[in-house]
Amino acid sequence: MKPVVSIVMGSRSDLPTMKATGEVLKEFGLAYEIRIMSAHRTPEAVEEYAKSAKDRGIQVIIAAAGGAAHLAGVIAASTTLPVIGVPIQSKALNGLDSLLSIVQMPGGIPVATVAIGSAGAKNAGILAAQMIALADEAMAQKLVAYKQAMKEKVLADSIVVDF
Ligand code: RP5
Repeated sequence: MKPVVSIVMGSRSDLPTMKATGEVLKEFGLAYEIRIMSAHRTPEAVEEYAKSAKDRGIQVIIAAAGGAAHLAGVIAASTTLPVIGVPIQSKALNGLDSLLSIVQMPGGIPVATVAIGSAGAKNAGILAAQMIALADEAMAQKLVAYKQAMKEKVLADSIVVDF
């Protein structure tokens, strides 16, 4: 299957966090590709990748980085595809640096920013499925089933017998 979602991250050290994105995309049956590239360490590769993604069939780009996390913004500057930014939980500042670097984009270049760390990584996958579902009714139905299953699980968990 040709990938329709791209997961890009700034370093191999981001892989454990981004596993959650891959798991969700698999659950929704969405083919994806994974690339490691950095806005600072490999700027030319990032620009070339962002410019060519749409023509290769990618519909949504998920970009994760930590610290001075400019990857999502730099990608968004070179494509009209929707870009979702995942702030990695950095060591020094716990991911607040990553969050602010990703979310505070100048007007004109949006990045849809999700939560810091694995919750954000998971939500990035769901959000990508929701974007794709706008033009894919089967995907929309999968999302309805996903939400229903989540609701049922929470309701079942709420029946606490004892501590
Ligand atoms: C960012 O710097 C990466 O996305 C990573 O979260 C952070 C640290 O990278 P490494 O020093 O672990 O390669 O570019």
